[in-house]
Amino acid sequence: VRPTLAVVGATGAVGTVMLRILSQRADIWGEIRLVASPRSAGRKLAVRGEEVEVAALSEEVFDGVDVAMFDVPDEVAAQWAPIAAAKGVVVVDNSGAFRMDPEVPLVVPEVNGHTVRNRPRGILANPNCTTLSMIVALGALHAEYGLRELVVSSYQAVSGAGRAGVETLRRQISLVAGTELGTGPGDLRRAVGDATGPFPEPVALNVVPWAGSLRADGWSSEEMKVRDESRKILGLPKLPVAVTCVRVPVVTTHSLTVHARFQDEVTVEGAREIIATAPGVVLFDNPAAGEFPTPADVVGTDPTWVGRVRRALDDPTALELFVCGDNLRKGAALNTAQIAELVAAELS
Ligand code: 2RA
Repeated sequence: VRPTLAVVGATGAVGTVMLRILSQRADIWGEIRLVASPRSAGRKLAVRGEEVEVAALSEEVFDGVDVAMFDVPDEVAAQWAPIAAAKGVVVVDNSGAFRMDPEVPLVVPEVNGHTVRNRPRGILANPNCTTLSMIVALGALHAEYGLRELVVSSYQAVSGAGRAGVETLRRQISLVAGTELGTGPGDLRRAVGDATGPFPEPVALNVVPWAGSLRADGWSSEEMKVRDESRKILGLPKLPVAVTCVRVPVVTTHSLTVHARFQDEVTVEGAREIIATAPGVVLFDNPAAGEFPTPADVVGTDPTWVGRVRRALDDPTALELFVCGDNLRKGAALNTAQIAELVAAELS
């Protein structure tokens, strides 16, 4: 018998991409049950070419389920993942509720897939999209060169903040199109008024050096996630990580500049070879031909794209990279699906 899967949070931005991914990947699942808040219950959504009615989240909805993917707010996951796990369901959770729990593996199949088997709480965590957008490439480089330090800046797409983020950018773009806004101090802010949605400032025609909520000493929650999650996934609990997270007017696909310092000297040829051959990573790096990854080309694709590979000018042990990854696919739904597939392979 093929395992039964529940998709909890099926109607959200990530849930929508998840249904598309489940329809595209090898069809290993028996029943696929779609679950959402009572507000969305009764809607019909297409998965694997069939219409499936969305059920409201309840204890009973997990009866007979083998694996459940959760893409819901942290507090909903914190409450419901243990309920599902107590019924014998293996939960793959994409919220922040369990990522740093020492009894919950934080899994990126290409980097630390072996960790799925040790899950005392019956819960596996999927990393945050910003970490996921770079970690497969970094994992491959770390395996060869031994990572010693990371300095990262993110350029994050608005869909990282869900449907509200995308709607906010679209509304603001129609507001500013054809105007001369963006030419005088504060003119954008006055035009946008309160309509900043989930962002603290206008995001159209702008960049906003903020993602997530305020943590100690001026750091954002998003920056802390990049640091803490990278350390956990790579098994480097003391890795120095400096990170600044920035929101840009891109719909989907996070980009990052990465300065990675390694134990020994690196060569550009060696790094290019590792990146080009690592599973799940594409090297796209020919600036002379105008070739480097950008969100416009990367959106809708599965791999992590790497370009602008350079050795640091002042440190022969460090590399500079520009990395792009679709934050809804590998950054969220795809990695969750890959983890669930590892569990399914174990069960069958
Ligand atoms: C963002 N990484 O881009 C977050 C979503 N989890 O806002």
